[in-house]
Amino acid sequence: MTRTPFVAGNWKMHKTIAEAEAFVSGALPLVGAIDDVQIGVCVPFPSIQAVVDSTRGSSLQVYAQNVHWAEQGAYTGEVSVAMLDELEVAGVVVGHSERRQFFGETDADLRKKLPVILAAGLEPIFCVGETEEQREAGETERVLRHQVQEGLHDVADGDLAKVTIAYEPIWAIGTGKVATPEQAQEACAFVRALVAARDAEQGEQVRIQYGGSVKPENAAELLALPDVDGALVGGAALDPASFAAIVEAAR
Ligand code: G2H
Repeated sequence: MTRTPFVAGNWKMHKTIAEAEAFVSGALPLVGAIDDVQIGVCVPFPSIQAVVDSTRGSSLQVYAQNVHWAEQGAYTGEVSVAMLDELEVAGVVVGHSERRQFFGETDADLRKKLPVILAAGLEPIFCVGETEEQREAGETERVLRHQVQEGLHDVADGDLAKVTIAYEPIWAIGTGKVATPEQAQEACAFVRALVAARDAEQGEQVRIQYGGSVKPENAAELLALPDVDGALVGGAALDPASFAAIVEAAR
C-alpha cells in the first residue's frame, strides 16, 4: 500500500508571532498548494492562532507541541485537548525527547495522552528514540519496544494508524549527527513491526517519520527508505526555503 508522506517542522521554542507569520508568508508560495505530501508545522502555543488563521485553506497544517491528558483541572502551565481543538489545530506532538528529558514526560503519561488526543479527532505525532548510551549498549530495540508498547497501550487496535510515530534517535537531535540510512531503516522497520504485531493492516498503514538533523542535503536519501514515511524536522524547518526543500524531497 502507499502511505502519504508526512513532513512536519518542529519549531520547538522558536518564533514569536511576528516571526511565525513571516515564516508562513515565505512558506505558502513554496508548499501551500502541495497535495501529495502531508505538511505540518508544530508551533509554540502563543503563535498557534495566528498560524492557523494565516494558513487556512492551504496545505500547511498546524500542530501543537504538547498537551495534557486531563480534560481540565489544576495543572498550572498545561493545556487540554479541548483547548487545542478549539484552535483548529490538526494535531499535536507528544513524547518528544526534549519533553521526556527536560520536563519528565514518561511512557505512562503518553499512555494516557494518546487515546485522549484521538478521541478529540486530533492527530498525534508520537516520538520515540534511544540515547547514544542505549544504542552503544545494544539496547535500541528494547527501548523502542517499551516506548511503543507503553505509549500505544490504550489505543484501540483499529486506531493505531491514526498515530504518526516519529523515530528520533536522541543522539541525532540537533547534533548534526544524522542516523545512517541503514540505522534509520532498521529502527523504523522495527517500530512498524511492533504496530503490526498488534494489527497487521494498521502496521502496514501507520506512518513512521525519521527525525534528527534532517536537512535538505540528507532528506532525499532518508525519505526514500521503505519504512520511512516522512520526517520530523527541527533546525532545518525554521527557514521556509529549507523546509520546502525537505518537503520537495518527500514527493
Ligand atoms: C529532533 C528534530 C525535530 P533537529 O528533535 O524534532 O530536531 O532536526 O534539529 O535534530
